[in-house]
Amino acid sequence: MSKKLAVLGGTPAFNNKIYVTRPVVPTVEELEPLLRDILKAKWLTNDGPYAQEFEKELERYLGVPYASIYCNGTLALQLCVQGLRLSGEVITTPFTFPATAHVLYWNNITPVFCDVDPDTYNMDPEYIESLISPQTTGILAVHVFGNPCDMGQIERIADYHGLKIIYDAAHAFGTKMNNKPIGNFGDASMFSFHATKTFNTLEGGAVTCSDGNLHQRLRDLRNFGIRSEEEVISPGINAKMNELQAAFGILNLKKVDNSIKKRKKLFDKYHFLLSKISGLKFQKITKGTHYNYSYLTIEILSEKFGLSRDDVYTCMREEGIMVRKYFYPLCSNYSCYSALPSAKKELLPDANRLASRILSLPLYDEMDNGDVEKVVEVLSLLHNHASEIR
Ligand code: T4K
Repeated sequence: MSKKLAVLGGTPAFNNKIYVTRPVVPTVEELEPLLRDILKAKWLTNDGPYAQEFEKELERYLGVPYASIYCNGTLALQLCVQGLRLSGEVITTPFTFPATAHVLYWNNITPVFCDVDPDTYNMDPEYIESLISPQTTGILAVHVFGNPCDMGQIERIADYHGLKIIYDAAHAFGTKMNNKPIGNFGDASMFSFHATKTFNTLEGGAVTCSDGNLHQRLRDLRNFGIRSEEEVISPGINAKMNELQAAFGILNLKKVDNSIKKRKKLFDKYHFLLSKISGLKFQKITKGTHYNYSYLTIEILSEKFGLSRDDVYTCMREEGIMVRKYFYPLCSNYSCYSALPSAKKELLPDANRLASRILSLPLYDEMDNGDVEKVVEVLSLLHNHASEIR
């Protein structure tokens, strides 16, 4: 006999809540020697030995000429914008986490929102040129859920119009495009190492680039612009990563490949089972991608599924499944940006539709096949009992 839905008087599928993600952490035994070392040396921050080692290891892992590390991804991205001296207007996507648009605002730049491709969820390059004005200095594109943007098209447009490109690769750690690691595209890429990411350093972030001058400028900017004891060369900020974060990073870097492998198995299982339920749509992963399986998102096509995304969200939470609406609301609909000319809903039809349908399901490496089966069973029951629930 199959389960009775909590919303129809049954008991929740998960007594202990299952979250959309859980961080990978080192064991106490793994962390202890590094922690002892840090405490003994009393070197806690300011480009300490673990930070330097972690930066070098990241460059190797990410296959990039230069990587610099930061206390979080948002400040890393904010410094990228400043390091590349962007100003005026920057074209970006509304279908992202608030940080993407906010770093522009914090640099006194107006975000210009571009509609998305309804299949890949990334900024649609077809609309970029129509958004370029004499004030435009750059494009800030997001590899949404780790899925690479149409970088060929974006780069052709940027080259033609003399614009800089920053990729917000917050979700794309470990992703490659045509065998080229994702941090090698555009003028700079930012990775987030927040606890919720495929790879984490508690909080943290990195910027990769191929220009040694930009790399040095970013390193200066993250440390108040201090070049030496007697020279402050720019109005920088404090965005340094501390030694504990760096030690965490060194340990977690050893685990990330295995974690991605586990995620792939769960992701494939989800797709196999979910494809049997009508009214669901999946993100189209760009051709040529070596994917990192960072998120498992579905679109609820309410007419076919029988329930709206918001109904599914509420019912799943009653089952103890803590799904999230990444990314709803759209940045363009926040009160701080909604009055911008580019934020008009009629200019962003695909992004608005996507935001109203999207739902992120639990995906992290400690889950097992049984968890995936239970989550899918709940979705299947919601579809089958939609008329009783509505
Ligand atoms: N650009 C993009 C495209 C981004 O997505 C982000 C961040 C950034 C830039 C900025 O990078 P950072 O400055 O954050 O490095 C989370 C994260 O806080 C945020 O980093 C991330 N994107 C965003 C997509 O997700 P919330 O508000 O949804 O997180 P929260 O606290 O609700 O956590 C989600 C679930 O994760 C929890 O329900 C349980 C689990 N969790 C969370 C934390 C913090 C844990 O198990 N342990 C934890 O320590 O934003």
